[in-house]
Amino acid sequence: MQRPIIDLRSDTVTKPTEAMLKAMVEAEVGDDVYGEDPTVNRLESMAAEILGKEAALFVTSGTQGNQVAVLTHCRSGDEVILEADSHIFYYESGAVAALAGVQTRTLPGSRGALDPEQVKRAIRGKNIHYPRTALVCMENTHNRAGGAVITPEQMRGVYQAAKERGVAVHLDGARLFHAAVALGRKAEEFARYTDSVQICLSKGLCAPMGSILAGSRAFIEEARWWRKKLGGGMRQAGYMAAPGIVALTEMVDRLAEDHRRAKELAAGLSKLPLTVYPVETNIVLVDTRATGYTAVEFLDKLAAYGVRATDFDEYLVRFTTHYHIGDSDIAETLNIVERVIG
Ligand code: TLP
Repeated sequence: MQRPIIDLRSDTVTKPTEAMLKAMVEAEVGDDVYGEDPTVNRLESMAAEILGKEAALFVTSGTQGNQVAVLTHCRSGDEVILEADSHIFYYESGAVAALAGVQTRTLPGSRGALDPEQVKRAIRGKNIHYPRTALVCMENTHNRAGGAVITPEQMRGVYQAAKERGVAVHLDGARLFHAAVALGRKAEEFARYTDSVQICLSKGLCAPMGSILAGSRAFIEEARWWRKKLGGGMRQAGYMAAPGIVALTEMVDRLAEDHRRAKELAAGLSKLPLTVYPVETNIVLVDTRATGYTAVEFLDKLAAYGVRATDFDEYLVRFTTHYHIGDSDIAETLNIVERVIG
C-alpha cells in the first residue's frame, strides 16, 4: 500500500476547510472592478479593521501584494531598503527591478530583524549622485530566518528610523498572524509600525488563494489602480474572498497548534546528528552537514518514505507545519528521518 505523503514543504500546500468550501458556494458576488462584490468589500473592511488601517485591497497573492506596495510607494530609479534574505528580494523573481524599476539596498538582519541604526545610515541624504530612498521593507515572521518573530518594539525602531527621514515602511506580513499568535499580541500592534502591510490568507490560514494589502485610504486607492494594471482586477472575486473571511475569523488562533508541533519536531530532530535552528513559529530549519548529505540528497531519501520538505541552501532544509499536519505525522516524520540518517 502506498504510504500517505507527509507534506512539510510549505504551509502554501494547505487546502480549504469544509467551512471555506461552504462559504464559497454561498458567497454573494458582483463585479469587483466596479467595487460591487459585497463579499470582497466585507473581507477588505474586516481585514482593514484587524490591521488597524483605513482601507484594504484583496490581491491575488503575497507576491502581488508586495509588488503593488512597492509600485505604489516608489517611482522608477528609487532605492528600497530590504533585509538581505527577505522574500521580496530573494524570492520574487526580480520583480521589484523589472516592474517598479527600483534598486535594492540589502542589509543583513539579526534573525530577520533590521537594525534601526543601520537603516538610518543606509537612508540617502540629498545629493545629485544619489537615488531617493523611498521605502524600507520588513518581513514578519521572517521566512528564511526560520519563521523568526520580529517584536512590535523591534519594528517600532525601524519605523521611527524611516519616519525621521520621511521614508515609507512596508511589511511583508505573509505570516504576520504566526508572529501575533506566538507573542500573544494583536496583528494591529505590529501593523502600527508600517505604512502598508501585506498578509497572506492562503498559507497557514488555509484559504485557496489571496492576500490582503492594507494602508491609508489614499494608498489603497492608488494600489487598486496598480493591481488593475497588473491584471489583478478579479470580477466575481467574492467566491475567493469568502474563504478569506473564514480564514480571518476561524483559522488564526489554531496556529498555536502548528507552532507546538514545529517545536516537537525540532526537539526530536535535535536528538539526531542534525543542527536545528531555534523554532518560534511553524518553520523548522535544519542543517544536514553532519549527516554527510546535502539538503537535496537528504530530501530525496525522505521522499522515498513519503516525507516532503524543502531545500533552503546547500545543507539547509526547511520543514513547515500547517493545518494538515497532525501529531502522528510529526511522530512518523521523526521515525523516517532517524531511519534515513541512522
Ligand atoms: N513563500 C513561499 C515561497 O515563495 C518561498 C513559501 O513556501 O514559503 N512573503 C513571504 C514571507 C513568503 O513566504 C511568501 C511565499 C510570499 C511573500 C509570497 O506569497 P505568494 O506565494 O502568495 O505569492
